Amino acid sequence: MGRALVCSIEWFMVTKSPAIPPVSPVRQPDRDEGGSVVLERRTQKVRPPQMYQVVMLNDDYTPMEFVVVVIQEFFGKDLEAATQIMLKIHLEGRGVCGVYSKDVAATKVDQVLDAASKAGHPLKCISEPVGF
Ligand code: TYC
Repeated sequence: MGRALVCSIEWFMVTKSPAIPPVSPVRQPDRDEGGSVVLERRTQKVRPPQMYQVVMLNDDYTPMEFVVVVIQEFFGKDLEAATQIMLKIHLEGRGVCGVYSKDVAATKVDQVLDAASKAGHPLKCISEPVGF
């Protein structure tokens, strides 16, 4: 490469401003027309995780006693609370057995469906986002 070419490349590299202008890593505060610092009130950005309710569905075949036992066993309800939930499902078609994080709700559904199928009952339950 000729000396003149090398010189002009060097000159180009020295004089040409970089494609991306250097930016201060520290964000400077916004200022109003008078130069005063403007503090911005930020709205809350984090929200609590969506919770999921496990809903048990009525059917014509699963014995009431089995449903009560399942609600006690997997949802930590005492006999009276489990009976109330079972009767609500029986009368209204569905009822909430508990509210959990998404993963825990899915596990509860699996446990109930597994117990029902092992016992030969058609009991069904689902999980759905609270407020759905
Ligand atoms: N309807 C059922 C019966 O009369 C009882 C039942 C209650 C079944 C709740 C399912 O999720 C259920 N034996």
